[in-house]
Amino acid sequence: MKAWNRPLVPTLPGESLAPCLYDTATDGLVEAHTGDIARLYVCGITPYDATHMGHAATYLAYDTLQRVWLDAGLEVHYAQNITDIDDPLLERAAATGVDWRDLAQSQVELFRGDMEALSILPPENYVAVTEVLDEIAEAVRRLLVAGAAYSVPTPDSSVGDDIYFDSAQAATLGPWSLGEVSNYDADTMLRFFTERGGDPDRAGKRDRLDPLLWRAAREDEPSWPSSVGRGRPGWHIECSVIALMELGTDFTVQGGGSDLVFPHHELSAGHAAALSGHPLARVYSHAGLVAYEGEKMSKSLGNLVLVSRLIADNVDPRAIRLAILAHHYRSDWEWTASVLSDAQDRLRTWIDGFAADSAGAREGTEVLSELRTALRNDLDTPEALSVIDAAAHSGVTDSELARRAIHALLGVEV
Ligand code: 5CA
Ligand code: ZN
Repeated sequence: MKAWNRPLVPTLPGESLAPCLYDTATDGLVEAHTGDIARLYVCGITPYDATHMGHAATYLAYDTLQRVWLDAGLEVHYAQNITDIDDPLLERAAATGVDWRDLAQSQVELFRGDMEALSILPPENYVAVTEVLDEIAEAVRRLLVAGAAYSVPTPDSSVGDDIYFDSAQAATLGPWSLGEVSNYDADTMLRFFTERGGDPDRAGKRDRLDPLLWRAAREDEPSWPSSVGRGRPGWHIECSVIALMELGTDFTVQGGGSDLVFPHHELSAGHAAALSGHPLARVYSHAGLVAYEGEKMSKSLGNLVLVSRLIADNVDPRAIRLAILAHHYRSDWEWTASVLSDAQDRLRTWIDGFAADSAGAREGTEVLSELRTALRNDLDTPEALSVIDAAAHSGVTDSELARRAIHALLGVEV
């Protein structure tokens, strides 16, 4: 699938290093570095109600990561999926009387425009699930052959069996067992599994937490012929297969919002380990959740602030970036009118502060070095913003370098 146009990222003088990033699996900071190529997978949208501020914040977190990698002289290989076939998309399409394909297509188009307006770096591989159905079915077949998957009869035997992942067997095949990524206890896993699309009470499963790999065709649901029967894929397997196809095993960072820690990233890692015998990723990284009016901003609650609405209201996309970057990517925070107006004030201050050189003020190279230090430390953008605030206040000897650094590392042209 076509992604969106790539923004210009200026190069900067001097040397920088790969960042340290918090890893959910080991509960600590690790250097996000795997040789000369940094390989990144970030879970993409389910295309409806795009692009809300929570989506924008998550994709901006991994945009910042890429800018830090590029500044460290690394090549970046980035892949992202589109969940263009899944229950919530089908439910929304049915509720609004729209064909699910039209809904997905129009929302992906909107998302592309929003990402481009926000100067977010595009993935090299932007892959919709419906583009890789054969590859996903083949992976499910391999899991069956390896003993890490099993059939569960459907109430209507004429449609064939559903196929589930056997987490306990998978743990004997690869470097993964349930809890490897999330470190959650059994009760927490069950709660999130139930809340986030799982079916703990489905009769015939070997374990309540075993997830669906392939759903046999039902009447009135889209389905495709495949090597494991007519049907459609479960959720987690799509990301395992797309990530392995595009990035290979043991890639540098698997990213997404913290609502994906369990079951999605846990079980994507489980599927991939059973398929390949290797860990899916080196670092499992999660962005905090953005709330609005007291609740997590989510499509199901409908408390959405849309990027496209703000842009239609003439809000400068640079201010939207600064509003998000004012929060550490791992913290949960709430979108309010003052978050945006503070960012608009900051943008004006920076535009004025870096309009010209100030003789005898701070060296531009010093400011760049402080900016790099802040971002290397688990992408500490609030600290990076205060470094630039102070420099805008004091003035810098080399305003061209300061503007270049802000453009390259924070994605804001002032
Ligand atoms: N298609 C799946 C991932 S495979 C999905 O979660 N889609 S989504 O459209 O619901 O979310 C897209 C991305 O935005 C995911 O990484 C998700 O974790 C993140 N996200 C969703 N809501 C929020 C929020 N309120 N704050 C921060 N990130 C969010
Ligand atoms: Zn995903």
